[in-house]
Amino acid sequence: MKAVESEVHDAHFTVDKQNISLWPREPPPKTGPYLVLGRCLTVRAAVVLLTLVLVSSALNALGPSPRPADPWFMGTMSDVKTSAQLLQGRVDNISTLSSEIKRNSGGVEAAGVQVRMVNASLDHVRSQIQRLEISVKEADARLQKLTSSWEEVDKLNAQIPELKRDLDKASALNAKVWDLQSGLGNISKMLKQQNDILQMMSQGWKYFRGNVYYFSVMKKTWYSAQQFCVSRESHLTSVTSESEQEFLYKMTDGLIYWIGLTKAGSEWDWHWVDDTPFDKLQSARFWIPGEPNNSENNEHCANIKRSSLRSWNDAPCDIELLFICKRPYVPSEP
Ligand code: 2F8
Ligand code: CA
Repeated sequence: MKAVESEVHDAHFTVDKQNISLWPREPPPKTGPYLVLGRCLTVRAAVVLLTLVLVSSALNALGPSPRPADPWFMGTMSDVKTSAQLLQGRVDNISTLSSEIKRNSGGVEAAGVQVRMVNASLDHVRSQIQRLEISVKEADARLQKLTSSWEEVDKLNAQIPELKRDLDKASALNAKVWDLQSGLGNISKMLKQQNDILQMMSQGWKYFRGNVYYFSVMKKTWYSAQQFCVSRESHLTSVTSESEQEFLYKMTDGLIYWIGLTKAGSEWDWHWVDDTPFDKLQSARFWIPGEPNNSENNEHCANIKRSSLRSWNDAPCDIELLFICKRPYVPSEP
């Protein structure tokens, strides 16, 4: 039985960080069905012994007391005693076994509990393994997706140099487009200006070096002519250079046109009606020789009388003549 105890006491191990014992180190309390079994066996042994004593007493009572020297009787009694002793031994053995069974019954129950605990732990471990397997499958799927994405990234990376070259080309083209657009803008402005000039020319205006000039077809007094020019956002023309003078007298073609030079006003000095400063010295070359003579003391306005550099004459302001309006050319907004 000690060997059994040794085996029982060594049945301890660890599962899932839990100390598992298939057999308790201390026997359980002596309760349960094994205790009842032991008690039954003891009672039966006592009954057998009592039966043997009764049989022996009955034999003595039935006949004359045999003599101690009777060999059969003595042999029989000896057999009975021997049998009783054997029986007693067996009863003892049964009692011992019963004790062992009683002692070990608690261990069996504890082992059952431990086995159930181990099974529960195994179920827990099994469920954890299943979850881990699911996690591993999910991780594998994600890894496959990442691998696929990484391959796409590699392909895109391989395209970067070509894309950079394309970008450089596009940048160069864009710069050219900007230049062309700027050029087109300038061309557009020039076309607009030309269109404006053409429109004004169609109305009788002539362009010369930043100014436009209107040569009238109707005759007016000097003052009425100035009023007409003002109504066209201009003034009777001033003359500030030889080239301008040349342009004007060639355009007059021998006809007489009022210009914007007058003495009328508070000072009674020659001045330009458009407020351009009058340079008397520089302008002296444009007068017809002998002019201005202020004939009859009534000539306070000037005109272009001849088609030549020296073409100016002073005349009475109230006579009606053709006239020339002038205004700076300002391109209109697009
Ligand atoms: O001979 C010059 C003289 O000629 C004309 O008068 C006759 C002019 N008169 C008019 O044009 C109205 C003068 O201004 C001019 O000086
Ligand atoms: Ca004159």
